[in-house]
Amino acid sequence: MVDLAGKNVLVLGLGISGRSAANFCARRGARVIAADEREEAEIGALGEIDPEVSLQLGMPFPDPDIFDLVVPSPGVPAERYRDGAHRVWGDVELAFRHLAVPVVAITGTNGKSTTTLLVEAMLRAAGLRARAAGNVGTPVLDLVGNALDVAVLEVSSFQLETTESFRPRVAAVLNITPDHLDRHGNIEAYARAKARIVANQQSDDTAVLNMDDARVGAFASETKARILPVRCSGPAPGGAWLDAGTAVVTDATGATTRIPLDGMRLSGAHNRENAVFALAIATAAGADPVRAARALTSFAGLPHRGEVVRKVCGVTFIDDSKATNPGAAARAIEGVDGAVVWIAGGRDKGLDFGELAEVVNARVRAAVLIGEATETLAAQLGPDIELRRAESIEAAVEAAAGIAKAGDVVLLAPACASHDQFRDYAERGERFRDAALQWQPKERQT
Ligand code: UMA
Ligand code: ADP
Repeated sequence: MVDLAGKNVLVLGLGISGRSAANFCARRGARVIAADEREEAEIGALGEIDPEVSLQLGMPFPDPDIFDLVVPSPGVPAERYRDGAHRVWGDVELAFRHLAVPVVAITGTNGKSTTTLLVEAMLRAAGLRARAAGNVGTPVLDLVGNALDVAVLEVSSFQLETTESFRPRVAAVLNITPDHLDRHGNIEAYARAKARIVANQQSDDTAVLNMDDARVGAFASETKARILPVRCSGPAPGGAWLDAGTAVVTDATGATTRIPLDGMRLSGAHNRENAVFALAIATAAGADPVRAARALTSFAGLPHRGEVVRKVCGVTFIDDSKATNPGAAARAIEGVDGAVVWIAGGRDKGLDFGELAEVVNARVRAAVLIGEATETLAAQLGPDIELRRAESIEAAVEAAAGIAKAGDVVLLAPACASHDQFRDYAERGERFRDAALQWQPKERQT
């Protein structure tokens, strides 16, 4: 707990995180200035902000050096406040200092939201009062004061950058592949931000690490925590692993439990990995693995993550708008049955699409490219793949559906951010869904 009364606090950004941080600090007696560089008319939900908070909108951020505490939103890069700020805590750090319950924290490049919500469902199935928050979309500060046994936090590299004492009882790192390099500069800096999740852990904490991923495995030497290894390519003695479609999980006493995954609702190899992780995390957080596993048969996943929108004339339309980097798009393509007509593109985050070429050549019948990354993608995917270009997501659906044959999948898995043409990945997914639902096979058109 920290005494905010009378402190001068600067909140940077008035999105989901900034609004909750401004209100949280003001209601604890701080003098809060909340700044956002967008004009008032462009910022939503300002009415939610406590009247005690002073707003500074549509102008450059104030100098941070006159404030006791700066609370940056995850989307505000460090160079905007680092020089001059006395103390910087993001909302995750602020919440951690006020939460009275054990924290389970999950990071990684891909699979964070799915795994976080699956862990929440598993802990509840095992009888614990658990609530998920963080990058998944609910501000972490919303959990402070809740009657809970455990808080389950999805934390991004942006949020980890602004932690100081953050020390989860159980921390999990799912994978690290290139993403957000426009912000972090290079993969090493991105991995360093992620490593903060285990940095403050002590010997009675647990770090659940993907030992199939060398960048994640290297975190084992950066923490004092007990390491719980996870592998899906072979056994991980003392940890959790996948053995021919069955998850094997080791609990704190060293006993192993086998959990068949054939009844789970999520599909694709990447979701089996997420399930193994979720079982390992829930067990490390104190759940009985057999009770926790009951959530696998009810958890249906999240919108825009491999969501089947429609099946018509033998063609399946799948929305994986949240596949916003090459690694996720590769797993999304691998995760569906049938040849893929792939809709990709959007805002380029400085990532290398070349690594997609192999899976694309093996599984993709044709690619329909949209948005700013079109020419970069076209150049990096190589000459062997049939390419089309489309001006809008609606035109892309039309073109893709025209190419698809019975048994094919029209898959939106863009490998790019959405912000060139859409508000966010959710809007991109909704527009894909609407276009897919409206598409009419040629023979039925009049
Ligand atoms: N702003 C400025 N100046 C800047 C940057 C931003 O004024 O230089 C202002 C914008 O005008 C805007 C506000 O800051 O009004 C937006 O702040 P934000 O981008 O941090 O957005 P929030 O709404 O607070 O959402 C954040 C996370 N956003 C980002 O990390 C970019 C959300 O993750 C998260 O769900 C939410 O907090 C709650 O924790 C989104 C995301 O894209 C979904 N995350 C990345 C990902 O998943 O890959 C990491
Ligand atoms: P995040 O919150 O990290 O973005 P999500 O659970 O929202 O992760 O999944 C986003 C997309 O990433 C999915 O739709 C899928 O395409 C891909 N994905 C999910 N899990 C994994 C994984 N374990 N490894 C690689 N890609 C994954």
